[in-house]
Amino acid sequence: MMKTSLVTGATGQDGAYLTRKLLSEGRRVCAMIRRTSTSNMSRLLGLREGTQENGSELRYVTGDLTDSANISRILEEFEPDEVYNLAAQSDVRVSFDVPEYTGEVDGLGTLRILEGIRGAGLASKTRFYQASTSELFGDVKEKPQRESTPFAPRSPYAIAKLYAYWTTVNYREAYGIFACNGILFNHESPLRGENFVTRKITRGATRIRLGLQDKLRMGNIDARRDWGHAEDYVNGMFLMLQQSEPDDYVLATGEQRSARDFLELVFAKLDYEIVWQGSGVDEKGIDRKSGKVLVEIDPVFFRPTEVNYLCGDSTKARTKLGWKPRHTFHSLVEDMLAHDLALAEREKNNN
Ligand code: NAP
Ligand code: F7E
Repeated sequence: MMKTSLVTGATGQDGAYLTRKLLSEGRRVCAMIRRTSTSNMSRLLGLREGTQENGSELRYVTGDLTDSANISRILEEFEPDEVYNLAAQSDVRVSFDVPEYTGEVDGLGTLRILEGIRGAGLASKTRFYQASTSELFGDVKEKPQRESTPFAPRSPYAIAKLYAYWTTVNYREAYGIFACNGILFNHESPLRGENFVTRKITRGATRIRLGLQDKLRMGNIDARRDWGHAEDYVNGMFLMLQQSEPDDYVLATGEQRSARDFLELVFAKLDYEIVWQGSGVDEKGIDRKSGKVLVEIDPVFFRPTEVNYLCGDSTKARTKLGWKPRHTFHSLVEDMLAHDLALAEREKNNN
């Protein structure tokens, strides 16, 4: 019997990688897409509905995590063996602008799915993955952070995700649902949204190299993150739902770097050497050869409360799931740069 997997947030970075992964595993994939006024399908280009070459199946279904009736209908119609809940308002800075909406989608959205599973009589059948986040650790209480590290969220996004984390644990304990939290540290790729710092840098720096943009305007470039590749992280999500018992796992590389490190490396790969001058909001990153300003600080990208340092310990996932990232930090940067250079070249040719 072909297993059915429902993916919420299928049009996002992780959703696009996971949908392809599940199809390669021979699943019938029900990819939930929300209605938008312009197409949000660019990351799923080439994935047609229907039977795929290997016999797996793809269905697109319109859905929104703010609509309980819609979620319940989808669960009743497809009776999925697995639900991967990836849908979210996932931008931490934006969550300060739209805190209530972020709570609706990222917090209550998770509750709606779990209640829908129960209501449809699927509690003993459907396995559930919740996209939890290293942002839960926020003002970190321990270095590196692991499953037992106390949470200290620092944004409406993280607080909404905290509600979803505990809802997932509660539905596992109260109703015996096979429900797992993947506490994932930052993961990036050529499909990463351009608002996130890594992609903003690879996109901006390649455009600067080709003369399409003058400079990058950045926020707090001394924030440190543990950056991995999204392709490796969706493999970890899949593994979590294939175990004999449900549990919560950290996925991380165990290495951390600052946004400043990321800037220096990306510009170096494009044959620039950045020299830093000034401090605070007046700091500038200048190209040593030409003297051109490549990076400026713009307080508009600062957050009211910042998470300064994240670095994960994924020993549990590596031991129990056998999860091991294939990408290194350098192969991640190379992958993103190659993609964005090609994109900038196409953009230049079209001008
Ligand atoms: P993403 O690229 O921002 O994708 C988010 C997805 O959620 C998109 O498909 C988006 O649809 C959808 N969505 C937003 N609001 C929705 C709503 N009201 N109803 C239904 N769908 C909605 O995020 P990502 O990087 O792939 O991350 C996937 C999940 O993992 C998110 O829950 C995120 O919070 C979490 N997470 C991410 C990371 C990371 O480093 N990437 C780390 C830890 C946890 P549109 O395409 O229409 O916008
Ligand atoms: O910021 C700093 C910024 O927006 C990383 C989401 O996927 O990962 C992501 O959240 C750091 C922050 O990701 C700019 O202040 C400096 O300290 O790329 P980001 P994030 O906030 O860590 C977690 C795990 C998630 O769960 C989220 O969904 O970089 N930073 N200058 C900047 N950040 C942005 N976006 N833009 C800047 O110009």
